[in-house]
Amino acid sequence: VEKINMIDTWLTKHRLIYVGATRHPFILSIRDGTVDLSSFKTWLGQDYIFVRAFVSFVASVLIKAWKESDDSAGDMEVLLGGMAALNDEVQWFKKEASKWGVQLSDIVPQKTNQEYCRFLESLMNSEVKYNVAITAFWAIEAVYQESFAHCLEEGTNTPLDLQETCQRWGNDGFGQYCHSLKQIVNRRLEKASDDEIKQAEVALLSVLEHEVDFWNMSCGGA
Ligand code: HMH
Repeated sequence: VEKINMIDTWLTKHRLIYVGATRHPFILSIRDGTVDLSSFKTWLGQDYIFVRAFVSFVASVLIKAWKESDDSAGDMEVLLGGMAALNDEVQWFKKEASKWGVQLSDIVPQKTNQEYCRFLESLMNSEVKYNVAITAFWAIEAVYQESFAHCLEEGTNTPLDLQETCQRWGNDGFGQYCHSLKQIVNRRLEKASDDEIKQAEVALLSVLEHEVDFWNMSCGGA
């Protein structure tokens, strides 16, 4: 297999599931203005819980980057920037929850959310390779970036009071950041063993499945 731009190779190969994660009915309902606000509030509360597990996961990816023997200073800067953005994100969730009357201290993680958090925890194991973990990290960020950017395109009916949410992940700066992560992954995978590449592909597919399940859960589906 040609190792140049593995991500685009995989996105072509797994296009249907990628589209399933980035063009989910929940996202399409935000985009066309028919979103059920109780679904949105469910998503908001559950995602706040997810983000706290996600911060821990990103910290573990940063540690893996630091332990790489070859030059990883640039990767670490991008990851640290991601952690700084997550700090803002946690504060934003608290503000947004109070705006919508969602009591964050009362939120109980749903089974789907717990499973996703457990998956992140499995990737935090020190036996999981940096190349595999950073691939999963890129995918997690990219799904939200693509999904919410889709709600901000011309001619969409995204409700005014949800536009700020969409901006959080759909803005150009976040797009740039996802692009930097993608370049890191592609560059790393060029030098990775076939076995690691296979594991990274499996991790990508797991992320996409968990993301679809997470949207389904928000709609009251599971
Ligand atoms: C479920 N996936 C989920 N929540 C998030 N906040 C992100 C990804 C971040 O990109």
